[in-house]
Amino acid sequence: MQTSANLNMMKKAARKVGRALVKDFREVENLQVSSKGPGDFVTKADREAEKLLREELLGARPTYGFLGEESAETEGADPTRRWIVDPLDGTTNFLHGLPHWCVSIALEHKGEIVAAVVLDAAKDEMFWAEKGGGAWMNESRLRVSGRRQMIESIFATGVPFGGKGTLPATLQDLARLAPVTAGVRSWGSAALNMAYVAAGRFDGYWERGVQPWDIAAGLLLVREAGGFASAIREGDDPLVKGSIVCANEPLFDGFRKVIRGE
Ligand code: 2AM
Ligand code: CA
Repeated sequence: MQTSANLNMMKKAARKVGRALVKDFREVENLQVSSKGPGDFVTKADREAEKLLREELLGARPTYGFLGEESAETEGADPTRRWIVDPLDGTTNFLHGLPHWCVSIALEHKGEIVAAVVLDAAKDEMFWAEKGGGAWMNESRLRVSGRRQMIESIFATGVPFGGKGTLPATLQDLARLAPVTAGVRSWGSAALNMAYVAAGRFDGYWERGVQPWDIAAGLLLVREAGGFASAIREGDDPLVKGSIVCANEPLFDGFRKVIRGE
């Protein structure tokens, strides 16, 4: 399909950062055996990846705003457009040498995500979407899964780590959901969870306490693949209130009811 100049530029930026991160990832695998571990190295890789993305994206579009995980928000001269970027989503996986992490880039226009790229550089899978143009992985069109029964469906979430405040509610979600599904997965990257829902690999995904950069690109991927996505609480904007539930159309309402405890 015909893609916009913005999307082409986003893909190019993601590939550039992806290449740098793949190099860093190989180094991380070597550092696992050192007594200090790869912690400081990964923090540096993460920050450098964001710096590179900022240079690429703002270099090409200097009037846009920029919201990234690793630095303070930059307001653009054009207040209607901003980049929402996670240079490395799935940082804990990266740190442990697990090849399940990604670069996530979204373009927001007037409060709506209009273009998205999620690059799993370790697996060479680039998920991308443009508003009205469908969702894609590399050259293939994506479609959410066709499953209609919760009991046949696999749902992903993030199980909060290190005593995050959302842990008790998530454990309650799991207690309600797990018995009525074919399984729950927690693979540690919000952006890839949403890309996988778009690809029909997961049937649904929910998470409490997410940040805009975790889910911005994923929101467009899911919707352009024919899926539904919203915050957990009625009326909340997932990019503002920080929770997400998404699935295909037949599963969405029932799944969200279970998560809401209705
Ligand atoms: P990160 O790897 O970029 O930190 C894991 O469930 C998911 O939650 C990952 O996408 C991870 O993103 C994200 N995450 C990690 N810490 C978080 C926090 N304090 N608030 C919200 N999301 C977080
Ligand atoms: Ca993240």
